[in-house]
Amino acid sequence: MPFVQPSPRLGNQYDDDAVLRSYLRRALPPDVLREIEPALREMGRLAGGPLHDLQRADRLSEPVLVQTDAWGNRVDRVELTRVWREAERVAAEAGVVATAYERRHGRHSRVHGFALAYLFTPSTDFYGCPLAMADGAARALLAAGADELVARALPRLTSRDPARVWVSGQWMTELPGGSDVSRTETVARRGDDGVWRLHGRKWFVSAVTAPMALALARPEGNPPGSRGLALFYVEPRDEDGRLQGVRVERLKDKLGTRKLPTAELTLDGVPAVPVAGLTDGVRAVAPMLNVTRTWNAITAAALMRRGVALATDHAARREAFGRPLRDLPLHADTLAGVEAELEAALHLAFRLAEGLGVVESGDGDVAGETALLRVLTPIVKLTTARQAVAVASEAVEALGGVGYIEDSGMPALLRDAQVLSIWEGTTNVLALDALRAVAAVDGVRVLEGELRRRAASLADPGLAALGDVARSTVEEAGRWLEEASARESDAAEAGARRFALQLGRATALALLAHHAQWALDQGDARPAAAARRFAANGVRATG
Ligand code: MFK
Repeated sequence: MPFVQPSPRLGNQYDDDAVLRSYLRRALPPDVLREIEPALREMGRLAGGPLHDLQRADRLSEPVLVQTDAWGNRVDRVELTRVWREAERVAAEAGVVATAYERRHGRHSRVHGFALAYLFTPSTDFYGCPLAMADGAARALLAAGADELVARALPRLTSRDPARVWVSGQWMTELPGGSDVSRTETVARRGDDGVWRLHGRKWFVSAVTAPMALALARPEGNPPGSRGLALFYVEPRDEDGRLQGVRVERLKDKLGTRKLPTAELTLDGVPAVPVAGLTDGVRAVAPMLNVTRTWNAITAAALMRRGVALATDHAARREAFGRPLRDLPLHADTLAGVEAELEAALHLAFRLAEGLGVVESGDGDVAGETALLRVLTPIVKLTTARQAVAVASEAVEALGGVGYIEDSGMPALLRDAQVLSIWEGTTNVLALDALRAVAAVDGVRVLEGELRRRAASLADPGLAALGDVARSTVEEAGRWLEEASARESDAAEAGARRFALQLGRATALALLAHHAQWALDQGDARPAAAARRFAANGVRATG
């Protein structure tokens, strides 16, 4: 019989994930972990089994836009893939969004919810996108104190009943610019009936089937610029499910995330309700952006984990030069470098989850965590997104030629990862946001405080040395910013990406070292090796 390569397999994605499990053991009180572990294990089973199998079987299907019925009536119906229909049910029943709002475990509920999301996401073809927007919309409505809208939408957004649950859209991007939202052209007009209606064109609308959306538009007569924008709540369908004042012009033909129905919309009088007054819409949507950016970071870590899981399994079964790949020193070394990046991304992403948990529950240093989140959210989003692209690329390569073949699933992983550094703000837009955040909350000092707290437990000399590297790297970035800002030129802006990446990687190293000390104290030396390896990969940004 000729040689046939064994295909990589996935096991229970919770049980197999030493990094996640080690993190959760430290981050959660033992009774909380004991209580939630069965649900995490069940999600790990689904993700490594039936959902992954369905994803592979359904690989070639994509959402379809049906614009007219057989009689020529415009219907603009989008038919979703099987994975998406199944993902909708699983997400609702498992409470992937609901968990954080039910708050059964106080401030730990965010870590719980994001652990579910992390396990769920890689096997569900980016159904995490509408979940992220549902979560973000819920937060933005709550933050605005929009009581009537909260009463109407929150029970749906956070429902565990697949027949009742809603996801949300986030209608921002327009033709003049996705990054420069101030150029939004959509106009809001108030009719004689007192109802606001939106008119314009939205150029990238993710998850277009969502039953509600938050949209930016300029109330008629408002000045140009972003302060003249307002945030509106939209339910695009009437009670019979027909679109009202919205046309779906086409679905986007994208590099990746191809199961996610992303559309161009014409808004032709869709009814809308102001969320937070008639100006300052960017400020009103910011809570949503910060939540979706956290989801982005969790998704980045989750996709890295999927790449590592497949590459590791492949390395155990594929033989070359007389040995399994994992026993080839160079291959093993390459995988160790990739795994260290994954571990760093996971700690960064879940640090945001911890902060959100404190702020939302009011249990802990709310002011300190609020400031930390303001500076860390853009930094973690951009850092983990760049890592995900690099790690997905390595994972493809780790499978050799097979990794370059579509039905190995690896090319889709790489294409999908690329979106993470574009949507929800590109690397550069977020680096500029990081500069603004640093100025607003004295962000370098805030990060230094976090690093000091992390370093306090470092008894192991090797780990203490890594903590010192992290702190000196942040201090160096802080000095650079002071000098660049004093030069009264574009220097600070030009160097913003390097600055933000350096802060992101240094923070990751501090989190890794802190966790590694805890693990060493439990007799587990693996995280310490990951921390050392991450430091060797480099914390000073080069690009
Ligand atoms: C699976 C994971 C993810 C799934 C979700 C995927 C869905 C994908 C759909 C999309 O991609 S939707 C499009 C996403 N678009 C963006 O993320 C826009 C990117 N551009 C930016 O983020 C710009 O920085 C920004 C539009 C915010 C700049 O606009 P402005 O008007 O120049 O903002 P400015 O003046 O900096 O801020 C206005 C106010 O908002 C200020 O408050 P004040 O009015 O009190 O001064 C800011 O402090 C506040 N603000 C802005 N960004 C904030 C924020 N506050 C807190 N956090 C932030 N991030």
